[in-house]
Amino acid sequence: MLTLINTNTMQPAIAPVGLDYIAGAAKKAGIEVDLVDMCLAQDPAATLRDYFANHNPELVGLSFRNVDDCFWPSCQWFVPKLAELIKSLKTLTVAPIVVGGVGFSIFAGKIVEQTGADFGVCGDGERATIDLYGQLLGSRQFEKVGGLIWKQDGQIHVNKPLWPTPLSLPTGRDTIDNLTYFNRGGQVGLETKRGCSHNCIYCADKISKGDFVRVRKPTEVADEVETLLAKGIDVLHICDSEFNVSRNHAYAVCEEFVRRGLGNRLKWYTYMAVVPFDGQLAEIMRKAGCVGIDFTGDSANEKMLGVYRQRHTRDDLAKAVRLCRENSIIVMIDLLLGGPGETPATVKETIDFIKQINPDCAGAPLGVRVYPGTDMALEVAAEGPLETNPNIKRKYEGPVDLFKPTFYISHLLGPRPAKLIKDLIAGDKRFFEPIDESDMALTDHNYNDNSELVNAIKSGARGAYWHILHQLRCC
Ligand code: B12
Repeated sequence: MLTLINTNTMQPAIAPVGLDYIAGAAKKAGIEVDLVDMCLAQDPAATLRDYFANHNPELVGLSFRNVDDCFWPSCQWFVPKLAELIKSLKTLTVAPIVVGGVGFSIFAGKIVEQTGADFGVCGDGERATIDLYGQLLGSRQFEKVGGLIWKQDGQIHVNKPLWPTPLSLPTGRDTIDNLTYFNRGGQVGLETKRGCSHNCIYCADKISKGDFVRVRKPTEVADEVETLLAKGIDVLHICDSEFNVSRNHAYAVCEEFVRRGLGNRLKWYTYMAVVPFDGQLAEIMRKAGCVGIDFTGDSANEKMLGVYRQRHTRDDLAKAVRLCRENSIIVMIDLLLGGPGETPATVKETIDFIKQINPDCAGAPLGVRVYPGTDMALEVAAEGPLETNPNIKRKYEGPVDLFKPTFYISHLLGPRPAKLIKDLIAGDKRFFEPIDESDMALTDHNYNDNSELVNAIKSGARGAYWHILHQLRCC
């Protein structure tokens, strides 16, 4: 028996899609699978106690999606809670514990070291979980399990992740309670591919998903959509890092949706890079059911776009908004304000330009989370000692540790950068503005325990969170 546990209790509830895929693959490999979902349990601690009083699995797998909330005003760090959970699980079961997840993968070695987990998996979990399960029952050759972090002779060993390509995932979606997640979370996720070949300086997706694109067959993706539709779930979030990388695969997925008439039965949202995007892609996306795109815009200042190593220009941003408008797709531009070299002038240029090109909404968060293992971390290290770097911001004591929520906010923005940005936004309701330094109690564009969203979804709102919030504020 393999017992999978969803540890993510953030509200609104996001379906642990990864566990559905792992469970589907494990069942296909002949492993009996159970799920304990802490997010949907009334009393998670009691549920776990009851469960382990009656079950003795061979392996317990914990999904650890968010290591922190990646949000400068709150800087919540969830590793201590995971360590506590593992400690209490160790009193309930003798089964070894393996941890995985997208956020987990960024810090896999550190988390295994600091939380008492027996194993960790960096990257895709399907094959790794099946192989680990097999090795635990067999000859315990852990070096043969791709992406496994394991301890032997007091040392942590790290196996190279597996990046299976082409990617094939189970489409049954029958282990997690997707319908309840839909009703509580407003949408349910699925993937059309994994990995990203873009080089954005701050992004950790290369570590958790691989640095090249691994695609699923469009027919397999469409089969999964049909499975979800049959359960009554008709608003989806495509969870690829960027749906249009690669552009041709995105097009092929949409073609298959259109061929099956899915576009009339479902609405979906996704994240996209600003390029590649063109009229044909926009048109077929709309026909395939896409109603909203959140673009990784970052900035509208050419120098800052270069710093972030983005491939698009200001003109591409304008074109992306125009194509969405022409095809009745709701459009959000996500900015990233405060990176290396950002000045009041570059922020002003970005905000003025966004106002002018007029997306439905724009995310204007302050601060870039510095993830270890990224080029951003290397560049920050090259600026000199982190402790005295005026651009490094954190809310924890002691030496700078990128494992904990650590942000880059250009000191050139002055002592109150959030106020500066807010003043430039000047109450324009299209923007999700940063929280002013004098009013840190507010939440705004944070999906971590966001009661405004929870209540809206309870009252029937469905869709991407930025779209629901936009409707609450502007309509
Ligand atoms: C789509 C997305 C969203 C959507 C989700 C929509 C939906 N309906 O699913 C929205 C916009 C709602 C969202 C919100 C947030 N997100 Co988000 N999101 C993503 C994104 C792009 C995809 C996540 C995903 O579902 N992937 C698909 C699934 C199948 O993959 P997976 O979970 O990684 O699972 C695989 C492996 O990790 C592994 N695995 C998973 N569990 C387990 C368990 C075991 C035992 C094993 C062995 C393996 C394993 O195997 C799985 C299958 O191969 C990622 C970035 C990325 N490219 O992955 C960020 C990402 C996960 N989000 C992130 C964050 C911070 C958040 C928020 C906290 C932001 C905020 N403050 O509001 C919220 C949290 C919401 C919540 N309730 O949890 C961060 C987490 C980083 C971190 N520091 O930990 C990421 C990595 C982005 C980033 N680089 O900063 N997000």
